[in-house]
Amino acid sequence: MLCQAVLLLLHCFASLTLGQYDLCKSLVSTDDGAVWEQYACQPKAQSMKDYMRVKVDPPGITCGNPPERFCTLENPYLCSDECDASNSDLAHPPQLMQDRERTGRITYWQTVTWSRYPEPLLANISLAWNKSLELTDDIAITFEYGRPTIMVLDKSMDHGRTWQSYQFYADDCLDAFNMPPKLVRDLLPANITRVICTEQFSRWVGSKNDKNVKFEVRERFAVFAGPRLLNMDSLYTRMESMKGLRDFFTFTNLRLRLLRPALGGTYVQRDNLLKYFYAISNIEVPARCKCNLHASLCLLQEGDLQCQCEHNTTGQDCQRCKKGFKAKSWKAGSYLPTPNGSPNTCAVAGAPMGGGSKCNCNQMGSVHDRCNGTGFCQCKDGATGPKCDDCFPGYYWKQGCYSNVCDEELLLCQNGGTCSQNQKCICPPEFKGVLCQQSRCEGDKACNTACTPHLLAPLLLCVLLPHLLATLTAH
Ligand SMILES: *[C@@H]1O[C@H](CO)[C@@H](O)[C@H](O)[C@H]1NC(C)=O
Ligand SMILES: *[C@@H]1O[C@H](CO)[C@@H](O)[C@H](O)[C@H]1NC(C)=O
Ligand SMILES: *[C@@H]1O[C@H](CO)[C@@H](O)[C@H](O)[C@H]1NC(C)=O
Ligand SMILES: *[C@@H]1O[C@H](CO)[C@@H](O)[C@H](O)[C@H]1NC(C)=O
Ligand SMILES: *[C@@H]1O[C@H](CO)[C@@H](O)[C@H](O)[C@H]1NC(C)=O
Ligand SMILES: [Ca+2]
Repeated sequence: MLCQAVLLLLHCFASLTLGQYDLCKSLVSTDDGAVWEQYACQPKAQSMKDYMRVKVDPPGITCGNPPERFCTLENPYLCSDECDASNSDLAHPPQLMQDRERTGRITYWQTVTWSRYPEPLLANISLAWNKSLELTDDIAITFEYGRPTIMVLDKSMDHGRTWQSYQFYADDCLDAFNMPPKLVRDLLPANITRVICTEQFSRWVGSKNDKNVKFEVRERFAVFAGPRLLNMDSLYTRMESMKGLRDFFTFTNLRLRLLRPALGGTYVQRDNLLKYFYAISNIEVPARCKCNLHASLCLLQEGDLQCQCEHNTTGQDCQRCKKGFKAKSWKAGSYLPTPNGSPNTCAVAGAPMGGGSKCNCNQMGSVHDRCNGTGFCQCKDGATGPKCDDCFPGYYWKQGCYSNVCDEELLLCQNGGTCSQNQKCICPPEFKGVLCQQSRCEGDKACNTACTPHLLAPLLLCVLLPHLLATLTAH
């Protein structure tokens, strides 16, 4: 009961903070009148299947030209179904992977059958957006008549010029790709961006049972934000500090390489090849436009999604300063400090840029504020840059450079702790120590449950408690 109350309370806090980063600026009144206050901002997540351009390869892979009969794995001797591209009721063109099935009738793209066995039955599906996007939830591909036994998901971040593997899928990963099978939940925080082969979505379970093949985004987010994604701040903090984490979820194009269809058993039955083919009824890609935290809106313009850039930035992803606003170099907005982040607004050229001394060495980072004989600032340990106002990797800046206390690679916070700006681990209540490595209550059984009184105490102050308890008792 107490545990339920805590969970409910946590949930109440999370929903209060939802909508974080959805505002780029707001008018606030000050002694000097109303001024715009600016915040880091990002567009809402949306269903990107509405905007994707679909292409299937090779030519002629779609069934129905010429018309063809097909059977199913469940009943391979009932082969009355027909695919006919010239008859709209019997055609299965690629656009049926992204339509809205309003009538409740499942519509799907379908390939030719594997009549050319033992030549492999190969098909590529390329999805293009002409816009950088960031995944916000699982990609889900729905297969009718069974999921492929071998398949690869690829992505491109540069409009299809270069590609990389995103995830491998097979009923036998070692056999198909010479990779050991893994589950996302086996991954530790440090290697969450690793590309894995999974057997979870390729085994035969009967075509009507599980039709989906997923790329698990939620489960990866949950490693940082907790199983119900209640602690999004922790995820956003990692997005800033962990090398490659944001890029891992970023793409402009996706490609499905279908390498072997569902077999419904261990072997291919050569005497009935009409039951082997691919059919996809839906491809769900929940994502948001990547606008570098400089836009809260992303709209369709001239056929493409386009960030509506704020903070005096411009470009498809708000990746440049506007003309006349280049006083300092462009920077992406930052999720930190939470909850509002930093806008890193582009400034009007000609605005004052700090003191006027010729070399201006940073007083905290340099040995003294004057240059040496050849015009260089002389930096203290850990500091670098022409003015000694930057830190070497492994150091953080706080009025000078100090060695990292924690990071995302070697000095990982343990037991669910999160590393705050390389300076300290923020530990869950049950743990302490520089890296949260030590249990607070060794040998004390009462401490072993998550719902101890000291955790509840601050929550009891929540003004919403009476309301929540009322809803609790009502159920
Ligand atoms: C699918 O794409 C890959 C990578 O470009 C290519 O090597 C392969 O030949 C394509 N397969 C088909 C069936 O078009
Ligand atoms: C992609 O988007 C950019 C900017 O919105 C536009 O200039 C370009 O023409 C688009 N390219 C294609 C192939 O649609
Ligand atoms: C992730 O790292 C841990 C420890 O370094 C290792 O045991 C595990 O196998 C790694 N996972 C993958 C998929 O490489
Ligand atoms: C540029 O940013 C300033 C705030 O820094 C804002 O007052 C101004 O309206 C912006 N200008 C444009 C053209 O967006
Ligand atoms: C000045 O500092 C730079 C960089 O540390 C060094 O390369 C150079 O030799 C120094 N010059 C003098 C005269 O000390
Ligand atoms: Ca459909």
